[in-house]
Amino acid sequence: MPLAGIALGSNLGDRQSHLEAAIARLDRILSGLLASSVFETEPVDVLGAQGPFLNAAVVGGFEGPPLDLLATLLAIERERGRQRPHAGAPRTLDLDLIFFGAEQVQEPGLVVPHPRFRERRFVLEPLAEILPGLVHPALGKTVAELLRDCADSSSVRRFAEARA
Ligand code: PH2
Ligand code: MG
Ligand code: MG
Repeated sequence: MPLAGIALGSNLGDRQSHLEAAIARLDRILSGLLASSVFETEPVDVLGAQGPFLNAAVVGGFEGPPLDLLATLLAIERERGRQRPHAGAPRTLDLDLIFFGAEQVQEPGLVVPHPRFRERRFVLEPLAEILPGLVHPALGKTVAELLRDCADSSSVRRFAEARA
């Protein structure tokens, strides 16, 4: 069964509740779910002044096509009141599919592995906590190596420990 990696983010409303609810939902969809700690992070590449994000990452097995998983992620975002007034707006919950086994997907609504995750400390740091040895299917580098080489110096601090 392919291992799916998902990045979670929130900077609107009760950020921690949004992430916790999403992790509980994903635990029922993915097998053998591993969840990172929650990190508080500085906004990167957003429009205007925005509050800090909480970010986390989960990995788990998913049986089915990546577009089915994407549809479920978008449904969970909607359950948490996600609105999209414009690109880069503050959000209650953002669930991004970062990788899906070694698959490389180029569809209109989905590119996997996520094209910018190697540049984003707020994705790499949580992912490195749970799966440092995962090899990026296109770059041939592990998540730990991508984090070591990451030029993004934005702030990423542990906010809450991973739950058992
Ligand atoms: N998500 C973005 C853009 N910028 N910055 C942080 N710190 N965390 C995010 O989740 C994030 C971001 C686009 O989805
Ligand atoms: Mg995103
Ligand atoms: Mg998104």
